[in-house]
This record gives sequence, C-alpha cells and structure tokens, in this order.
Amino acid sequence: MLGYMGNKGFLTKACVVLTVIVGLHIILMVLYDSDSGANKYTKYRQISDFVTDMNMSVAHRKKVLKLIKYYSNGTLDVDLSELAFTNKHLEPCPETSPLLLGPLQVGFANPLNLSEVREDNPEVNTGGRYKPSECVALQKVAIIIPFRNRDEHLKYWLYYLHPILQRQQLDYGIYIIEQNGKDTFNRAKLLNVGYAEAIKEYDYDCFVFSDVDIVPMDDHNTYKCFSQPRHLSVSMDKFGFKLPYKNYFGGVSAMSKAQYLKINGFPNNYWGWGGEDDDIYYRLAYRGMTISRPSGNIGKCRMIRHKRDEKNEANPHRFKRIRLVRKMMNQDGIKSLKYKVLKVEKDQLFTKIIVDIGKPTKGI
Ligand SMILES: *[C@@H]1O[C@H](CO)[C@@H](O)[C@H](O)[C@H]1NC(C)=O
Ligand SMILES: [Mn+2]
Repeated sequence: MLGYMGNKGFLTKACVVLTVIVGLHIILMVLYDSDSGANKYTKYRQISDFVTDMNMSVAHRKKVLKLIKYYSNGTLDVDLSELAFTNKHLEPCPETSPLLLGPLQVGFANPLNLSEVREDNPEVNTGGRYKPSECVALQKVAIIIPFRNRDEHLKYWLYYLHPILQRQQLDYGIYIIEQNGKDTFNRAKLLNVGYAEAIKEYDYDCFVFSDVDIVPMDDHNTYKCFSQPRHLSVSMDKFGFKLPYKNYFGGVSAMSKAQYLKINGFPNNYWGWGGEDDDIYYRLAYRGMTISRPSGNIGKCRMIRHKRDEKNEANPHRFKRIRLVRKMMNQDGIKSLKYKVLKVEKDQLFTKIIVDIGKPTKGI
C-alpha cells in the first residue's frame, strides 16, 4: 500500500499542464477577433467552465484562466472540442508533495473567526473532506481528534491544519469525537470511536490520532502512515523541542488500518489524564512493531498552553494498568468497544460526533 510511486506522475502532469497552456495560447492567438460585449462574457464563461472541469491544481487553473483573460480580452471564438486533448486520467500523487513550504510560523495570539477559516479553504467539503484535484492521493487519511470544551483550540487547529493537509496532497477527513457529559475524560476510547465511525463513512487506510491543541511547525511532517506506526509530535515546544522520553507516543500519531487492528486498537479503560499513550506504545512493541519518526527539526510542533481540564485528573490506576498491557490487550480494545452516538454535526471543516462512552468503572 505504501510502495514507492516515483515522480513520473508529477512529470506527466507538468507536461499536460504545459501543453494546455501552450495550446490555449495558440488557439487564442489564432481566433483573436472582435466580438460583441454580450458574447464576450458567455464565451469567457464557457472556457472558464471548461478549464474548471479539467484535472489540474487550483493554482494552475488560475494561471490558465488569467492567461485567457489577458490574451483574449474575452473576445474568443474557440471550438471547445479542440481542447479535448486534456488528460482525464489522474496519475498518482508524487511520494513527496511539490506544494510543501517547509517551516511555518505558528502562534495562538490572534482570535480566529471560523467563517473566515471556511472561506479560506473553499476546496474543503462538508465534513472536513478533501482530496487533491491534480492527482490521486497515495493515502486516504482519517484524522481523529478527541474533544471536549476546546472550541478555541479547535479553531486554531482547523486554521493551521487544513491548508497543510491540502498541500500534503492527502485524501482526508476530519473527525472530532466529543465526549458527552461531565464524567472523567477518556482519550483512548474516543480515539477508538473515531476509528469505528470513520471506517463506516469511507475506505480510509490510514488514521492520524491528534490532540486538538497541537500544530506542526513544518509541513514536511506529513500526516500519513508509514511501514511502522508513526509518531509525529516528536519535538514539542512544551518539552523544549525534545522527546520527553524515548518511547513517548502521545500527542499526534499515525497508524495504518493493519497496524491499528494488529494491536486490537486502543485501551478503553483509561479514564483521566495519562498512561493511555504508553499502553498503546507497549501494544505496538508486543506485536513486534517499532516507532517511525520524522527528524527533530521536521517534527517540531507547538502546543496551545492551557491548564489541566476539569474532569481530566491524572489517572491513579495508570501505572498498574500499564503493567497489564500484555494480558489485557486482546480483551480490551476495538473488538470490545461499546458506545452510543448521540449526535453528528457536519460542518464544512469537520465532522463532529458527540458520543456517550459510559462512565469510569471502579477498581483497576
Ligand atoms: C466572522 O466573519 C464573518 C465573515 O467575514 C462575519 O460576517 C462575522 O460577523 C464574523 N463573526 C465574528 C464573531 O466576528
Ligand atoms: Mn494539551
């Protein structure tokens, strides 16, 4: 699934785009003619619709349209069938997206307006779904965010991540899994719910599990899956841009469907802060997997500063639980997951699923 694709697709694409531009250029030059004003608009619209229909990136499309406007002054008479040399067949996206920008400025000082974030991301469709129009994405990625009472953080996350994920040329969807009620928070169980709900909707092959308050500082840190489970938030500002400890797997991580199923998903019984990420690490280790990470530089990220949430106190059972991972992992996980969906909200920028995941059980 994650095989090397090479950059043949990108070159072919570049060639097609060039041919289209040169072709239009010639046609426009030849057919340049005076025309009535009413006709001008209709013809420009026709061409514009036609170009919109072609499989090219937004940036390229804009360039071509600009070119038409510039040369024709809207006075064209183009037989659209002549432009039928476009390539409807999409090539796979290149292994590394050519759209990446590198290091990014990330800050959380300015308040954000969600309507503006929606307008800034016109290519993102209902449910926070996107796929590149210029090529076939290499992976179908569900991004799952456990959530409660963090609307401000979510705005920043959406503001920063949507443009990054689009530049990464991923076929992706955003799933916000909100724990209903006031019981102690259970991050790992919410992640399991996200997995279960996302696969009902689309044939995702990769799952990124992210806290709502973490934003990557370099878009080369691709939110996709690798041949081993991936830890993405490797140098967080709050830990002095270092891994806090060698086997740290918290924050943001990615697993293919096969990797996730191999460990029976995540534990459902870690109520409160801490431990569940180490449990997941041991599940992976016991199933013979290792952790893949980007370099410390590419893996830099910022966490929004906040105080510990109410009803997310440190889990006193976490040390005992972690010692039981090998024994418990087959019984407790995605196979034993129980929950009830209370509400599904479809925003342009995300799917929010409000869910009843029950209450903490007494004892261990
Ligand atoms: C957010 O932006 C929209 C569109 O620009 C505007 O209509 C709306 O009033 C803004 N809302 C707030 C709370 O500023
Ligand atoms: Mn946090």
